[in-house]
Amino acid sequence: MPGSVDTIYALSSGSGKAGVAIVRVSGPEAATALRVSCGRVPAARVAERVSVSVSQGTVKLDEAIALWFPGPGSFTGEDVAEFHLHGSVGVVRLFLAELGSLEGCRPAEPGEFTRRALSNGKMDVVGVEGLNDMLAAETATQVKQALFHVDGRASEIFHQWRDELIDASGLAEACIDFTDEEGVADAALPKVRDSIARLIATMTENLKDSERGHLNRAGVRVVLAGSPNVGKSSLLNAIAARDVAIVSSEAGTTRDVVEVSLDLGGTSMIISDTAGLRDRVDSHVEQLGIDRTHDRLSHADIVISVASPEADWQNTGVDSPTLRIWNKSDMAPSHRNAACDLEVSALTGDGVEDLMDRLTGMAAELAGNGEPALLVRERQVQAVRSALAHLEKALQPDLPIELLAEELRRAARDTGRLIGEVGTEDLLDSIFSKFCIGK
Ligand SMILES: Nc1nc2c(ncn2[C@@H]2O[C@H](COP(=O)(O)OP(=O)(O)OP(=O)(O)O)[C@@H](O)[C@H]2O)c(=O)[nH]1
Ligand SMILES: [Mg+2]
Repeated sequence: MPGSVDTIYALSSGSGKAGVAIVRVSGPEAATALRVSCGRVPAARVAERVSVSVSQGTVKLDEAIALWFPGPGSFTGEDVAEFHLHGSVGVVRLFLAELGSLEGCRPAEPGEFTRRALSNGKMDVVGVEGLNDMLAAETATQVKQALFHVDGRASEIFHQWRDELIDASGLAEACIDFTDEEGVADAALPKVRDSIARLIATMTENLKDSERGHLNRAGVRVVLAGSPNVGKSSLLNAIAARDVAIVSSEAGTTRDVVEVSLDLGGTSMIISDTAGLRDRVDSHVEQLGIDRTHDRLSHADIVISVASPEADWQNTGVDSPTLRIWNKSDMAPSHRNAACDLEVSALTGDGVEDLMDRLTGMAAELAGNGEPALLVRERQVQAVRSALAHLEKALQPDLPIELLAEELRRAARDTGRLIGEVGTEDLLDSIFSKFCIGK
């Protein structure tokens, strides 16, 4: 008898030719899938070698490894079967078709395994978001930060905040209920205020860190800017070690922003080469390019301001940390110009290594030298800002106890949003729309 829940299946490893392809099945028919295709259900959580067949066991398809995770001790909390097949497009296609022919089985939607894990209490929203980041992580720092959210450390802190708020809220309510009784409020209120002050301190601290959390996740934005022809595109190519941007002796070559994502020293960076800045521009297209340069500069975490023997540094108009580079040092040195941080030659490669070291150091410092941050997404930052605002109001002197209790309740609701206890449906739709099938 098929259960009331569909059994879902999907290729969980990458698609295409590979050494191994992992197909995952979750739901009440997972054991049936094993019985029909392998002739038996392996021992729980033990990898067993099996012969896999299709056409209801009549045609042998592959020699594989099968695993059986009976619910609730599985990733989704349901019965789960995993098949480690040979990573052949044909084997996978025939095997998925076989699963599709079983009653009650259907292909999984993107993120559906994780969604089931969430609804069965195997993960919380913080873990799910962390998992999403983990799948997208490219650098060591991004992996470390994602893990902090996947393995429950971030959740634990959010739960502590919420528990402390609920306790404080309870004490405040007790003060209201026992207003007539001597001494109750006198004893409880200082404790409530201490709790609030502690929470304000830790939330403020973590908000300060949130910028580096964001930088770790999204990558540090580095913008190359300067006059036309100083060698910005040549420097980008030297840093990326490939020809990503067009280089020419004609001033105004770069019109649009050219971006490269790089992992430098474990920190993810997005380096943008921009159109050269100059005041008098005759071409409309060049002006559009310069407008884009200013736009990128206004969002830059680090600016590499480039000069050369032909043109001095330009005023970039932003106060982001700036590295002032004198390029074309092979033509003429900077004459120890005090404004110069580093001399390089994109042509000979002289100084490019130093430039990358300086850049790596600056980016790593901005991103907190790889230490994971607690608040890494805008939604979390907003919730904590709102909670903080309520806590600060709650600490106002002479605030009637009823209003203090109300502010605490609101702050508790904000922390509930952090762990997904409040307002989750829209959030879940938005999270799972970014997941891949098979996860
Ligand atoms: N001698 C020398 N020439 C260089 C160096 N770097 C770049 N050039 C030359 O300078 C010219 C301009 O280089 P680009 O990299 O296109 O300069 P850009 O700053 O991107 O210029 P725009 O895109 O027009 O703003 C080209 O002819 C390059 O070959 C260098 O270090 N030394
Ligand atoms: Mg250029």
